[in-house]
Amino acid sequence: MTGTPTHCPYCALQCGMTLTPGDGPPAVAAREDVPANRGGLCQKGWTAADLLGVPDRLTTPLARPRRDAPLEPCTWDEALDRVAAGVSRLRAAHGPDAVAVFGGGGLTNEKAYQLGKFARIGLGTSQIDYNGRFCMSSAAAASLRAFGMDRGLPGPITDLGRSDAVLLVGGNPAETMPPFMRHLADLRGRGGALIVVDPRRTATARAADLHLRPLPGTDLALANGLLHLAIAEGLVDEAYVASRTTGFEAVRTVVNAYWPGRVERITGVPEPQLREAVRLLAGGERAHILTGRGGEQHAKGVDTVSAFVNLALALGLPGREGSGYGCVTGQGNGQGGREHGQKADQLPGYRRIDDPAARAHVAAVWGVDPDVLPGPGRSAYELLSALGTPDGPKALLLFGSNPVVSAPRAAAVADRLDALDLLVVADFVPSETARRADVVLPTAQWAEESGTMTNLEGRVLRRRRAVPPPDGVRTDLEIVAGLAGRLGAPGKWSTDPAEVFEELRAASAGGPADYAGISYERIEREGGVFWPCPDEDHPGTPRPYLDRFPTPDGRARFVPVEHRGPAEDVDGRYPVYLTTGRVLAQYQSGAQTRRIPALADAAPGPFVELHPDLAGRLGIEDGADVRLSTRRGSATVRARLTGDIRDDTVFVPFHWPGEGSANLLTNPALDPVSRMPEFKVCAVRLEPAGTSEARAGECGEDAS
Ligand SMILES: Nc1nc2c(c(=O)[nH]1)N[C@H]1C(S)=C(S)[C@@H](COP(=O)(O)OP(=O)(O)OC[C@H]3O[C@@H](n4cnc5c(=O)[nH]c(N)nc54)[C@H](O)[C@@H]3O)O[C@H]1N2
Ligand SMILES: Nc1nc2c(c(=O)[nH]1)N[C@H]1C(S)=C(S)[C@@H](COP(=O)(O)OP(=O)(O)OC[C@H]3O[C@@H](n4cnc5c(=O)[nH]c(N)nc54)[C@H](O)[C@@H]3O)O[C@H]1N2
Ligand code: SF4
Ligand SMILES: [Mo]
Repeated sequence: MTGTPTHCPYCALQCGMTLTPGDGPPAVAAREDVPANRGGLCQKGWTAADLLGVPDRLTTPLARPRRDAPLEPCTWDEALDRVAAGVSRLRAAHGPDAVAVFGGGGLTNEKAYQLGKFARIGLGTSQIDYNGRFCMSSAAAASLRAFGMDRGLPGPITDLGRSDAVLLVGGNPAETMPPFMRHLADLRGRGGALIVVDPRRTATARAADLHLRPLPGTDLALANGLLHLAIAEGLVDEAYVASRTTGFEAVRTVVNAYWPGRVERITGVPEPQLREAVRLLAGGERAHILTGRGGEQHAKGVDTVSAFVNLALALGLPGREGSGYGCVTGQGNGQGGREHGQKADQLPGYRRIDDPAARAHVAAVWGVDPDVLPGPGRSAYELLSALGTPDGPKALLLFGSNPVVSAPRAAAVADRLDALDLLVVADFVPSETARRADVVLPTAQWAEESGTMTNLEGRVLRRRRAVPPPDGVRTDLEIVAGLAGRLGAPGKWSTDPAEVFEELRAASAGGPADYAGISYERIEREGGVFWPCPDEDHPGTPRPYLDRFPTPDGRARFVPVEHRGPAEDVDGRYPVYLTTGRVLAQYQSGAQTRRIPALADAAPGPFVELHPDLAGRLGIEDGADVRLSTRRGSATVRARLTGDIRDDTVFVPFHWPGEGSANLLTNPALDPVSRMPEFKVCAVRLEPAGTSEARAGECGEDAS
């Protein structure tokens, strides 16, 4: 193997690649030695190095002399002094919670850890959260309440290929993680069955043995209906339920009312398909139930995931080797990003910030009194919508997210950002959010830094530096250390990722996400280590639940859950369901991928996928501009007619800013437990752009 072995900067599959410097961007090659991708990469991975030298790469700090003046280049000292002075002034005037921090699931473990520590003891603020709240927080909360622990997949990804059946709910890995499909191909090659649940016939659904096409937001009823059938057909693993779980009777009572005819009426999935799904899922020795964002990004996302976990438990899957429930996580470090303290209610090691023992442990590692640690803060959307309000933060430091494009009801979020006294953004490109900042700090990219990432399997991997960052650019760790020093923060603020990792190990020791036994050397030697790994002699934990669940009594918990409708249902004025998601060639807010020519050519702009029958009723032609309106706002995008979607539902990807931005439309209704917004269903009206109705809508009479 030549070149520097590392991993892709984008999604949670963390495909292995090597980088070989040359003229221009380093050459990317796919690694064969990483089980997740086994020599494959998607188009985003192949072109990832092109972002290193994009023409508008940020290479100098920028600051606005006044709130209404344009951003101008400045020195690092000027930029960091400006931030430190602003923070100190606002803290003195309004208290420590006047300053907020927003992080990202793409940050390495070391950066996420240091950012959480900086918020708690550098700024003394409780106001920190991150974009992972928008990602897998519902699956995390449901896993915690069932298993006492939250880790993406229940075992190595290669277990999927050896399974007899996989039920995938609301995930489209053919576009969102293409090399993941190799594992599903292995499954089918061995005669196993793939069942996909998605309102659209996606590329993933086309590769399935059975495709269930429910109405958006009805997966909970579907899951209860499948469990009803499993019970009726005697497929429950009674011995497992008796020895390894608690609470089944309450769930049995609830699902009794989800008979197939009723479930067909709620979901639109025909009864024979429900029966076929149960038959396939329970037909073999080993099976997996997996959820993606389609099932999770709902105001009842946690209960929906619980309903599928209940089904998995009744079939005896979790804790059986090569079987289980899993969440197909999202961002590069979606796993580690939620384990080490950038979430409002967490300390490193997946500890709870309101647990006195956890506070004492972490405070000792940080060299502070536990009493100085703040309590839990606001969740991501609640934090963003409090910015600049009388009781809310007056300053925001943002690392690794672009909420102007990716937050729900994004126009209102942009207004909140504009109401701040001080917005500071660290990024390597001028994202839509960075362009609104008072101070912009240019940071290093993945190929220019080292650290660790935890992939969707829970395997901790090494990110390695292959090229130096351009002149004028600092790493996120250097930025945090520069600010901590200026603010007189207690404790150590290393800029060396290896040193920060050593501290993270100590801080996580004894917690649920225990990294104490993981070292850079071990990761190199073993090709990654699965957490929890409490000491250096511990082999790591590829399959956590084989003997017992990490709950007080060692048993998994059933949770009875009932179906209810979406937070906003269709009506005469907004008669169609809107759902949102992704396409292959763009990543998230598009800040990175829209700048890469090959990807911009492959997916140049926003569109709405709609059924020809619906388009016909509305007088919308293929390729025409369509105006979409919801109670939050309007967007104009290109029509893409396809028979692959239900005729009562339309789909818009969220990768673009401006007038075609999906998040001008989305509903920020939050799940009561996870605080996940309802990205995946709301009520919309469509009309050809430029008609009188569409123009009337532009007056915003529905804005509420
Ligand atoms: N190309 C690309 N890849 C990515 C990303 C990206 O932005 N672009 N982002 C990464 C990240 S952070 C994440 S979180 C993952 C997300 O990966 P996925 O979960 O696969 O992505 P989505 O497209 O958001 O949603 C998946 C599917 O859910 C379906 N869906 C919508 N509403 C419902 C519903 O109510 N029920 C059901 N059952 N299905 C529904 C949609 O039609 C869609 O096909 O992808 C990662 N990989
Ligand atoms: N409508 C709708 N909205 C959604 C979703 C949906 O399905 N539908 N999905 C949601 C989900 S699952 C997610 S994960 C979010 C993601 O949405 P965002 O949080 O906006 O994610 P990105 O676009 O990846 O933004 C990352 C930003 O940080 C920068 N960046 C990347 N790496 C680093 C780093 O190491 N350090 C620093 N300082 N900056 C970095 C990038 O250049 C980019 O500008 O979107 C959510 N929004
Ligand atoms: S699937 Fe994900 S990790 Fe793999 S190359 Fe594509 S974006 Fe990168
Ligand atoms: Mo995500």
